[in-house]
Amino acid sequence: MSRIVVVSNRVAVARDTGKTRARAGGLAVALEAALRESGGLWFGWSGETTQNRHRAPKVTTSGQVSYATLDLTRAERAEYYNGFANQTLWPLFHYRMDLTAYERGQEKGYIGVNRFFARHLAKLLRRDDLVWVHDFHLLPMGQELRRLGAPYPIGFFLHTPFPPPEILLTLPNHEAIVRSLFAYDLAGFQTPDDLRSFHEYVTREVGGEVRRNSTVSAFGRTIRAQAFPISIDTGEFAEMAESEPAKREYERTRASMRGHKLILGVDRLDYSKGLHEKFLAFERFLERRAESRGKVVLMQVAPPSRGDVAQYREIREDLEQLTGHINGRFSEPDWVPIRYLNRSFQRANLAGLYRASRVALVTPFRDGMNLVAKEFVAAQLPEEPAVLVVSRFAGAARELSDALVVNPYDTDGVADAIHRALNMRRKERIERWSSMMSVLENNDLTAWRRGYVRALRRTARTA
Ligand code: ADQ
Repeated sequence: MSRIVVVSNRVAVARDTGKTRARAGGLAVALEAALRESGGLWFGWSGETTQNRHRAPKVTTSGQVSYATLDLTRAERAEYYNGFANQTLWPLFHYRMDLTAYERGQEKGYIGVNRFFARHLAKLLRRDDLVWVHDFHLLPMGQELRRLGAPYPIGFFLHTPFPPPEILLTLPNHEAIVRSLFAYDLAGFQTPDDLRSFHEYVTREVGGEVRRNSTVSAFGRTIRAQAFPISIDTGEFAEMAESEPAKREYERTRASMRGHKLILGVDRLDYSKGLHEKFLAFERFLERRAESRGKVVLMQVAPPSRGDVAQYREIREDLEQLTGHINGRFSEPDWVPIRYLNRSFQRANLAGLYRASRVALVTPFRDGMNLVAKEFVAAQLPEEPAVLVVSRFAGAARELSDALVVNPYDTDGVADAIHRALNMRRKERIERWSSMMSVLENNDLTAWRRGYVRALRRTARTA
């Protein structure tokens, strides 16, 4: 059976422990479990910078999995990571044209880093490997590998949304971005909506053709394109909620609440997550439901990310101010409405927090999937589950349609949903939770990975 080679911007190397692991984002968490099961190679950026322009990958091995990482120069990090990936593609793919900056030089740097990675990766590949490239940092990777003569099946999975053509067209090099997807054998998206946006671009903008058997033709190539909604290790997460660290976190949090109901938010500090508007909705709820004052607490866990990018520093300041404003306005000597934590947690502790809450507020403006929503459901106590309030613009809302699905732009609507969630009877909570849980049991991380890899292998056979 062929080896799987995962290529992603960051590599969560097995020897990482403690804080490094706790900080791992959704992508790392998902891939780590996938590779542990099948064995293979994980290749990407080390996260480090160096002055040395002559670099070779650092390779470590743990069990059946090897990890190969490369350092970047400061200029490469600035252009590729902080530049084109995080200031152009990330905001654009999250429908934020207002925040999208485009610099031709950064785009060149982005392609240069992809080329540099491809050159080193190609030397580590074996003939029967299956290569699986992840996310918006590495869109041109397939093309670069092909240029070096790569014969293997290469798949790509996009963890973010794929925007509709009207938005993508604002990018000067939009065609090059879409063309780069055609170097792969399989292009995977999070949801059918993202896939539809891709189809629309291909048919409307470049005269391509979409067929019923999931293939798409354009630029003289035919590839498969499908939606593969990413998931979590549902069983493992449910077990983790029963672990000792989870129980301790649960007890500590419950004791600190002194009978108040906990509304929980857990999001990377990112403008796509709609945090400012979430806080405004909570403020509106407190304004309109005076009887709830002194009885509920919003705990928002928001570890900072991408601190080198100005917009991320601004959102941090903005939220600190807004928290101060709301707390200043409503606090009593014995009650503070918002607890705002700029830190990350170990996953088991997070599971304890999920279980200690009565409501989760997951209200991004756009999110490829949102694994927090899924983890929250998986961590619940079956006989006393909490209520998930989720934005209709998170990919997860499609599968978790038994949550209270809200429009994050509608402050009053979210405030109403908070009220409804806090007052929902146990019977309804259990019904909604059971149906969401069975969705997550059917489509867990293993099902996602197998579905993707099976589709990629199939392209190898039909090529
Ligand atoms: P993210 O934008 O990082 O992921 P998300 O899917 O919610 O968003 O994943 C976050 C992960 O980080 C979760 O597993 C969560 O447990 C963890 N996490 C969050 N806060 C934490 C904290 N304080 N401490 C420790 N861990 C924390 C991107 C896309 C998403 C997509 C995923 C996977 O933006 O849309 O769902 O990749 O494809």
